[in-house]
Amino acid sequence: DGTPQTHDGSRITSKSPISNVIVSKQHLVEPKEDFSGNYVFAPIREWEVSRAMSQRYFKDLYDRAISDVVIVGAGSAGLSCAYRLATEAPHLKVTIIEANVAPGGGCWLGGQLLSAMIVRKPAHKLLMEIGVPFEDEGNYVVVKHAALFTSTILSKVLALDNVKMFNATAVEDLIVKEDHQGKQRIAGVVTNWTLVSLNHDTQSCMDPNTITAPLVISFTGHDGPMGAFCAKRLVKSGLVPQLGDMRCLDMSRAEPAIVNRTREVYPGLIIGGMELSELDGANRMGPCFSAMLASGEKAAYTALDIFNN
Ligand code: AHZ
Repeated sequence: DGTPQTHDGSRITSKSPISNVIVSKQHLVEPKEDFSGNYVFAPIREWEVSRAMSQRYFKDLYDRAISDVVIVGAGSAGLSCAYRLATEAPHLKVTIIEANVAPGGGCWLGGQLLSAMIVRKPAHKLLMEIGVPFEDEGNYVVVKHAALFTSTILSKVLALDNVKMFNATAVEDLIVKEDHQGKQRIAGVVTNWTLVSLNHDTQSCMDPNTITAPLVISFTGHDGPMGAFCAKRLVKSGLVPQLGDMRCLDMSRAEPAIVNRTREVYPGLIIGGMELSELDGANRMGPCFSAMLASGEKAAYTALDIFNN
C-alpha cells in the first residue's frame, strides 16, 4: 500500500518524529497466546540479548559523542525542555544525561508523599498538548497523580527520533574551550557512570567520558548530593563569582522568577528549573510545578534563538 516497510516487513506507522514506532505484522495476524499452561516464547540465545542491547547502546554513545544539545537532568524542567526543543527542532541531536536510574527527578509525586500535581495557568497548556488530563480549578489545574505527567512526557520525549537518553549516567564536569575570539565557552560535558561519580573518594581512578556539544542546558535541581551541578561547577572553577543560594519559600515570587530568569548564564550554558534558584538566590516554590514546565519551555526557546542567530 506504499507504506514504508522495514526489512522484516514490519510497518512504520507514522512519518512524524515518532516514525520509529513499529507494529509487527506478525503480531496482528497470529492467534491469541495460550495462557492455559502452554505459553511458548519464540527462541532466543543469551548472546543475542547481549548483542541486541550493547550494539544499540554503543552506537548511540558513538553517535552522541557529538551532540547539538546536552540536557543535564531529566526532572520536570529537563523533560519539558527536551519535549519542546526536540519537537520544535527535529534536526537537532538532543542528548539527555540523567544521574538516576529512574528519570523524572522529584516529579513522581506532587509534594512530600502526596500524589496530586498542581500546575498554575498558563503552564497547563503543555499538559493539554501532551494529553495529560486534569481537573480545572480556575487559576490552576490538578493532575490526579504526578506520575501521570512524568510517565506521559517521558514516553513522548523518548519516542522522538532525535532524542537519546543515557540514564544512570552523571555529568561530573563541564568542557570549557576558548572560541576563535579567545573567549571561554561551555563546549560539552564530562560524564561517568553515576556510581563511579559518587565513589571517586573510595575507589581508584576510573576516568570519564565526554560529549561535545555547542550548547548545554542544565536542570539538575536544587543542591543535594548531585543537584545544582553546573551552577556549583561554574563557581568552583571561577567562571561565576558566587552562588546566590536558594531562598525560602514564596510560591508567588518564586515561580515567575525562575521562568523569567531562565537564560544562557554563561556562553554555551543555559540553566533553568530549581538549579537556577541556587545560582541566582531565588525563592523556592515548594510543591507547585508550573515554573518547572514553563522554565523548561523557555530554555528550549532560548536554545532555538541561539541556534538561529
Ligand atoms: O537525578 C537528578 C534529577 O533527576 C538529575 N541530576 C542531578 N545532578 C545530575 C548530574 N548529572 C545528571 N550531575 C543529574 N543528572 O537532575 C534531575 C533534577 O530533577 P528535579 O526534579 O530535582 O529538578 P527540577 O528543577 O526539574 O524540578 C524541581 C522540582 C521542585 S523542587 C521545589 C522546592 O524544593 O521548593 N519545588 C519544585 C517544583
